[in-house]
Amino acid sequence: MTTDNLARFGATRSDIRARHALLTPESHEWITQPDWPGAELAVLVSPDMGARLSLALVRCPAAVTAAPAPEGLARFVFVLEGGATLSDGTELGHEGYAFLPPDCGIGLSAPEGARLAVFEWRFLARGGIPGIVTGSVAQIEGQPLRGDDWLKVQKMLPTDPAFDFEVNVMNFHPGSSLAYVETHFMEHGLLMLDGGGVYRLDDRWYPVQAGDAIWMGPHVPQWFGALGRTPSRYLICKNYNRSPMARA
Ligand code: UGY
Ligand code: MN
Repeated sequence: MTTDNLARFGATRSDIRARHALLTPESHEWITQPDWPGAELAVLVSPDMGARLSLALVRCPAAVTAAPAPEGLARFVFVLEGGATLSDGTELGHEGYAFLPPDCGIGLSAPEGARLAVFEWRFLARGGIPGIVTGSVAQIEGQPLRGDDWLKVQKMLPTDPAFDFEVNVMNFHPGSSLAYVETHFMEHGLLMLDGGGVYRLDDRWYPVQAGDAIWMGPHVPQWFGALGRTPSRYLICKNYNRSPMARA
């Protein structure tokens, strides 16, 4: 069934469960929000479903000027289409990104037609609060994951212990997969950027494609196999560098 027909007959590929969720475009609810005047947001992952992070897609039917993140929250902005300008003047182009530490007071503006993915989470400091980090995916060298050169990870944030999250782009050669079913206490927010395949979450296997988002709660068994003839890529965040007891 096409995406249109899915919705027309009251069906969706979205599946929201207690420990994981798949959020697919035909079920997105676009809302407005006073901190994002001019923008439409689809909040796909939030604490209301049990997550300790949020993931929102932002689209701009007109130019947007957004306020800084609420108090105590770190924000990671990723440009899916068009560009954005931070309120300190830093320009982000296609697949440009910015890590904004909590209470840095930096908002952003984006032109008509821009599309962003925005993660937010309550920042757990260790030592000092890190500074703003900006960059562009195209500038980051991919590193083979555990020696597999068909699966490369581009790390957008420094591994410095001051950072409590990592945000990566994972690149899968067609036919490659995670080497084993991961189980870990860290949770993930994920957005498929290109390609697709099969995502195992808990004891379910989901077909996934570009535009789909996933929440994986702590300890959720997870595995991905890339299908098709073109590479698959996803944007993924993960809590990191902190004891689970520091977060509980
Ligand atoms: O970093 C990770 O835990 C990553 N390999 N997980 C995932 O892709 N589901
Ligand atoms: Mn993982």
